[in-house]
Amino acid sequence: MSNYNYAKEKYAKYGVDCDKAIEVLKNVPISMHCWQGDDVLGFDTEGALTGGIQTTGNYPGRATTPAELMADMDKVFSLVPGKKKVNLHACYAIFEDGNRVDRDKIAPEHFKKWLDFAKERGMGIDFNPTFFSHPMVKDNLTLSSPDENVRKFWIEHGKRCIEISQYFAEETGVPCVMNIWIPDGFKDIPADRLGPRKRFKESLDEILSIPFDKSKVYITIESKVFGIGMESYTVGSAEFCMNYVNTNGITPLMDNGHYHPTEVVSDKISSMLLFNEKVALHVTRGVRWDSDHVVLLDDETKEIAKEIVAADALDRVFIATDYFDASINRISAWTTGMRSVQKALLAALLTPHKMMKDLQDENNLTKLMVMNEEMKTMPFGEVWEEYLKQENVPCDYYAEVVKYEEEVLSKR
Ligand code: RNT
Ligand code: ZN
Repeated sequence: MSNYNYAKEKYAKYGVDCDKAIEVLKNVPISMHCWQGDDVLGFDTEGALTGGIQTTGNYPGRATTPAELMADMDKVFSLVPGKKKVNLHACYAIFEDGNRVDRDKIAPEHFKKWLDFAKERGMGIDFNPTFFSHPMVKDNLTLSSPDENVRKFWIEHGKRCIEISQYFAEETGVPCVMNIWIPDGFKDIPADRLGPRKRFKESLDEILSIPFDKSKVYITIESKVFGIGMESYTVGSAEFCMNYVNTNGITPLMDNGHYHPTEVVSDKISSMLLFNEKVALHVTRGVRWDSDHVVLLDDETKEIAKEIVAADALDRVFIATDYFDASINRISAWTTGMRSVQKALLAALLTPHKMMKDLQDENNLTKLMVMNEEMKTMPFGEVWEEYLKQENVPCDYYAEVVKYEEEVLSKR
């Protein structure tokens, strides 16, 4: 008997259909963040990464041009099974000679190459306005700045990004998730907490006042508890964002690095699903803080996947990755994180949720604990390998990474 058939039999005992789990997983899109490849630097400015987020390390081989970044993403795509989307930031605009513009003037033409890249690979695109790493970020503030010129610049940027998002959606035929995250905040105790939030609210209202097709562009806002240098106060707090999305018919985005370390996004998903048509996620791994380490197959990643699958909400949750490690091979970092998300989803799809829920409702919590432990030693790896085989993706991607490093990255 093949290993896979052995695994199938074991799972069948609990009423789990492995073939079906694989088929479902093949069609769950994971939006891959482009910014792991170049340490979140982008192509539109020369300066360093700002906004209270940080990459550490200087492993050689960082992508420095659009062609390099696209080649690296292609390598990762070849090592990651399943359906992918390309997740871009506005700072990845590609300017040809003479058409360079500032962020308040970017247009679809500056993203034509990305569109072609995604289309050729049969992928949709998600998009993010870039409210950081730019001279118009004044005193760590953008859409909430007391300076009207600063706010206006970033409002225009937001509007341009909606237009670009709609262009991506129309051209690819796949809806585009456009995520708004602003770094705005204060290092120390603010005198006025209300004012910046009021200005952020008004700026968002203005951005969202331009006409766009809500069936094609899903606007999300991402909350955050603190940033580096913005430890005492962030304008886009959880309460601000949750209330704003609910009163304006847009979508919440939860990044699991953006909460107090004892809070878990896995516990938040069900509540958000009850009150929102769609929910968006940034899957990351915070180590003691919002450190954006590479996602691993750890307990919380598995629990997040379990919550989505058990709620039968795979078609209501936009899953995107968001981490950046510059201390190891970036192709490997990207691949490990993307595969970890997929592994977590597969583990969730191989769990007999109905049986487990019944045990809870019958108050048979003893058996529930036993079953939960039982699931941990099921032959999950055999099903994962079968999935990779069907998707034509190597099991041992490390060898591929080493080869790519020797042939491509080391020559940069
Ligand atoms: C920052 C947010 C945000 C960024 C990206 C680059 O804390 O997580 O999503 O990581 O937009
Ligand atoms: Zn994020």
